[in-house]
Formats: sequence, structure tokens, C-alpha cells
Amino acid sequence: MIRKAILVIAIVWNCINAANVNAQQAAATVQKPIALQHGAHRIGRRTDADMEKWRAYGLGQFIHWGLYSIPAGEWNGKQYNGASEWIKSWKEVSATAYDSLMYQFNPTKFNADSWAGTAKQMGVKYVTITTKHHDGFCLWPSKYTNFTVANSPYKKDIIGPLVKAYDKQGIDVILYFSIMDWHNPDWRYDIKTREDSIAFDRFKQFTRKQLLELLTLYPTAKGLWFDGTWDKSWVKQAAFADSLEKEMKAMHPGLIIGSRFRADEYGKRHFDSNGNMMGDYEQGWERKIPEKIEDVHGNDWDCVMTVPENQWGYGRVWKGHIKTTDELLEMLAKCVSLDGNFVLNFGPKPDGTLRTEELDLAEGIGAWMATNSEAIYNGEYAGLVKQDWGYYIKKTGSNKIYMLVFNVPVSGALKVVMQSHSAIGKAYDLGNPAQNYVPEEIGTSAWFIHLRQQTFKRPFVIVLETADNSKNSGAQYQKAKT
Ligand code: 16Z
Repeated sequence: MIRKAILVIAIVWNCINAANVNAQQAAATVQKPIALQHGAHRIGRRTDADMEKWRAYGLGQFIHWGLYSIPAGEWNGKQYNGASEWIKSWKEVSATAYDSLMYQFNPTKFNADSWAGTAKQMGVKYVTITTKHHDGFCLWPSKYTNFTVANSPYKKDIIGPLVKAYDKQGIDVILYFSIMDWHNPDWRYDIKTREDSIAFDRFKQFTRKQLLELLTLYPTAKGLWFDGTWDKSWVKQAAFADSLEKEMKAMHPGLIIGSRFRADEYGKRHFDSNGNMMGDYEQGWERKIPEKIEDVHGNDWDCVMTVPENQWGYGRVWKGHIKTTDELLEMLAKCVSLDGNFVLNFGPKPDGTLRTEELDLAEGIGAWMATNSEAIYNGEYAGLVKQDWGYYIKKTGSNKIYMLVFNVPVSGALKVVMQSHSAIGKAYDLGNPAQNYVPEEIGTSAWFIHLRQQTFKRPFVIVLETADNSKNSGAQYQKAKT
């Protein structure tokens, strides 16, 4: 009886809480966990070497490439008012006309080493590449469909050379895979009839075969990035998705899969009906960044971000606000300061080259990283109250806390409030370690770092080496009596 009541409460709660980030808080109101067959496999973070490495990446690159780069957001001279990679869904575009773009896919200037070189110079530690987007076109020569690069004029595999080139640069590769497939006739949005069910069973087997094929062909891939998993048809496949996840992980130990892949048997996505995350990291931070550490519930997470508004594939015209290098660096700093990674999207052109704007951003980010990446790699939440000048990042397992400064106050004084047991041992510029600061103690555990100048062209980093303060009584300032 009680169990049933709890279950009902859980389901109702979960329906109300469509936003997955709130699921854990919601579940906290449920007293006893319900028995789930296809819920989370684990509570808390993974602690193995592959996941430790993922956690330390800091900066990543996303690549959206496919047939949609050819129309580039335009069809018969008309601008599509949506994300360029969704153009097939536009009423102006017929499915056959779109699918025929395969016969135009011929990126003669594609050079995997050149992309990997750009990524290396930018300082990224992992890349996520679209092997198949919603349109169903495969950038690898899949045996299970004709809709692949093998039947394009280009003929050659794209994924293999990319994996090799990025591996060579020491950049880990994650394969993006859309479950939703607009090309496969067996794909369904929902399953309403027996015929739907039969077709979707075929689709599930097709999906499984393609995924096992990818893992076999590209065994060095570190993870899979699933997308297009929100439709009812897939949400109803808790048992299938669960067993497939287990099969892929058994085949490929260490494989990293985010929370977007599967739903539990009540249709709950990302977080199961008990509020526990399904998958290895929270995959819901898309084009948004948490504000505070409480928002991430102690989970691993990354944020995937576009340069323009919501557009991932190449579009001739970039719409909306175009983010600048410094804005992107600030997002990177914010993500790492809250225990996440930041992943910037690139949408290559149909000829296989990167657009100039993206190359410039990669270069700008790389130039900053060349001096400051020490503050990003292996960084974590520092446990200090955020100040208006920017973000703190602690280097995991060290006594170093980095101040990533984006806003310099007119006073030139940066306030730092340490935890009560620690003090500032040393403070210096990351770009110029010989240049020390002498922090001024302004209160209990509080200091000002006085900058030597007030005009800066770029965000910069100050390193704090913390020292134990438990023996030192420090300054004893009396609190106001009120
Ligand atoms: C608003 O609905 C969306 C937005 C983006 C549905 C799907 C997507 C796809 C994008 O095409 C891109 O691949 C992004 C990562 N994904 C969620």
C-alpha cells in the first residue's frame, strides 16, 4: 500500500518536474526509493581512470558535420528560420531532395590532421563528432544502410581519419550518435499500432548493430554522445536501452555514456524515478550553464555551446548574437569552476574546411590557453564564495587556487575570502610568476589583492597558493554589535 502510494507520488512528481535538474530535489521528498529494474546503475560519480580523465578535460570541441552543411540554412534561395542541421524538417524541403544531397557530398578539402591541429592549438582535450545526425546520414561506411559517405562522390570514411588524427594529438574522441533517424523508414515518434511496434523492433536492431559497428571500427573512442532520445517511441524502450548500454560497456570497458541515452521503466529521462542520474555524467547542460554548485548535485557534467544562437551545423548566415573569444573563455571558466567541462561547437563547411570565424575563435582561445591552461586542466570547484571579479578554480589534489579575472573593479582591489582554516601563502600572475602580490588582510579570512594596473585587454589569472591558517590566529576583528 505505502509502496504504491510512494510510487504514485514519485510518478506525479516526475511528471510535474519536466526539468531534469530538479529531479533529485523532487526525489528527496520521496521517503523510500522504489524498486527499479532500469534505473541508475550507480549512485555517485564514477571513480575509474577513464572518468577521472574525462573530469580533468576542462575544454572540449564539438563537431556537427553532415549533408546539412551543403544547403547551409538556405533552400531555393530562401532562408530557413531554424538550425541549419534541421532543414530537412522544413516544409519547403522534400525528403527525397534532401536525401539526394548525398550525391553532392564531396569535401575535397577535408583534412583530418588539419582539424585536429586546430583543436590541439585551441587546447581542447576531447572532441565529440557527429557520426550520424537526425537526418540519418552516416559519416562512416555503415554496413546497415546505403545512406552513408560510401555512396557519396567522396566515397571515403570520415570518422576513421578523424579518430586517428585526434588520437595522434592526444585528444580523446567521443562519437555523437542520434537515435532519432529521419531516413530509416522504421523510425517512429511513438508506437501506437502493432505495425509501429514491429517496425520499431527492426529499428532497435538496426540501432544496436550500428552502435556495435562503431565500437568495433573505432575502438579507441572514449564515449558515445547520444541525441534524439526524447521521443515516446524510444522513451518506452527502458529494458532494451538498458541492456544495450550494458552490452556496449561490456564490449568497451571504460566507455562513457551521458544521461541522455535512456529512460527508466516509468519513462523518466536523465534522472530515474528515484532521482538518481542514469549514465556517467549529466548531459542536460545544453547551451546553458549552472549558476551555482548546488545546481549540479555533485554529478559530473559538461556544457555544449554554439557560437551563434541555436545552430550546430554550418549555416551560411550566423543568426543572433555571435559570442566572442572572451565570452567563451568566461563560459569555460564558469563551467570548470562548477566542476564541469565546456565544449564548443564547430560546424565545418561542405568542402571540409572550417569557417574563418571559427578558426579565429579557436586561435583566440588557444592563445589564452597557451598561458592559462594550467588553471583549466584538472580544475575543480574551489569551495569559496564567488566574487564579482570572476571565478575560482582549484587544481585537484594541490594547494593552488586560480583566480580567473574577467571584471576588474575600478578600485583595482580584488577581494578574496578564504575558508577559515586557510590563508593566502603566495599570490602571483600565472603569466608572470615572478610578479608577486602582497595581499592585504582586510578581515577574518579576507584579503584584497591590489592589481598593479587597472586596464586589461584580456581576462587573466592570478595563482593563490594556500597555506594552513589553523595555528595562526590571524587578524581578530570584532563584529559589529547591533
Ligand atoms: C530545440 O530542439 C532541439 C535543439 C537541438 C532539438 C535537437 C537539437 C540537436 C541539435 O541539432 C544538435 O545536434 C544538438 C546537440 N541537439 C540537441
